[in-house]
Amino acid sequence: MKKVLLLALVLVMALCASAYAKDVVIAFSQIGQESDWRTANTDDLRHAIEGHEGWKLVYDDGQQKQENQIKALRNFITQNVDYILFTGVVSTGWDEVLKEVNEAEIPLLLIDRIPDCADKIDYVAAFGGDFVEEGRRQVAWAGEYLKSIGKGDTDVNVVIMEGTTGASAQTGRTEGNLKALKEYPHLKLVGQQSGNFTRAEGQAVMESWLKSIDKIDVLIAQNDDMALGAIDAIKAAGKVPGKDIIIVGCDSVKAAFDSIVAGEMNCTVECTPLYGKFVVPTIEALIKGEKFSKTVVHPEEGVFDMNGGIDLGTVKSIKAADVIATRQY
Ligand code: GZL
Repeated sequence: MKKVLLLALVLVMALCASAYAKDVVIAFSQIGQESDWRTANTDDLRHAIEGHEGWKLVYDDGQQKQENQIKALRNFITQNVDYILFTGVVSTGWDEVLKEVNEAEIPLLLIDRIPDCADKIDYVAAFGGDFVEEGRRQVAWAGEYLKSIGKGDTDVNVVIMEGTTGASAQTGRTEGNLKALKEYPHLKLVGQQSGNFTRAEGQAVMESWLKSIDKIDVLIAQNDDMALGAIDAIKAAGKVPGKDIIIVGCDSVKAAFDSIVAGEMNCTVECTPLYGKFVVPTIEALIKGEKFSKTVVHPEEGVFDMNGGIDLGTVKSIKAADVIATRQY
């Protein structure tokens, strides 16, 4: 009888303990919903965190406004969350609020767009694309592709459609774009304007370029959504995207693969949005007390195009049609 009572007591205590075990609360200040990449990034992190036993996600959509993200970060501090995940819409203006996160001793994980003040604040881990290399790959692909079709010595007009002005993804890719242009002197830059990473603005910028620039041969779009918007404008102007104008995007979202297979886009440089596989083990390790060094981890990324085989030094392109069925975003 005593054994039964003891067992029942232990069971009740265990049930009470589990009922009151505090969830690990992870707050995420996300930039917005401007692109397929951003949606995939949000979905992946939400699934990874909410699918973890005993973890709770507090999510804030900054609607692409820095003031909204600063407000959200301060709310997270007030709520005394356990961890903060952060990617900034622009690179500057975060010093004060991220120092407040540090003073509140809430571990900070940086993903995607790393703020300029990163070396002046404490963060426990950072994961983001190598934007300069992604920009280099975009232009290098165009240069190598033209060589592969015997046009390596032909002067061609290039336009660069940039992402959100001041975002590290924009500044990094532009740096890589311009550095690579020096390696391909026949690629002549005739236009450079922001399409703010959105499809609608990408279409509008291309519409204006088609009216103001005599001849455009290559579009370097710093994300796939702007490339797809530009394709809409090119078709509306009676031109053939992928042939009259070579289209190079970035991100490697599903819609870009569909467009390449349809022959309308020529290439997309990968920038993965799937950070759940990095964030979850990092927080699990932090819960166990492990420490991390302040380094930015760049995931392995590829380049996908119509036929594959274009050698960019650090990577060789893969035929999009060969891998489209395996893509996760
Ligand atoms: C890149 C990310 C960029 C994507 C865009 O890591 O910050 O923001 O390239 C997204 O599609 O809007």
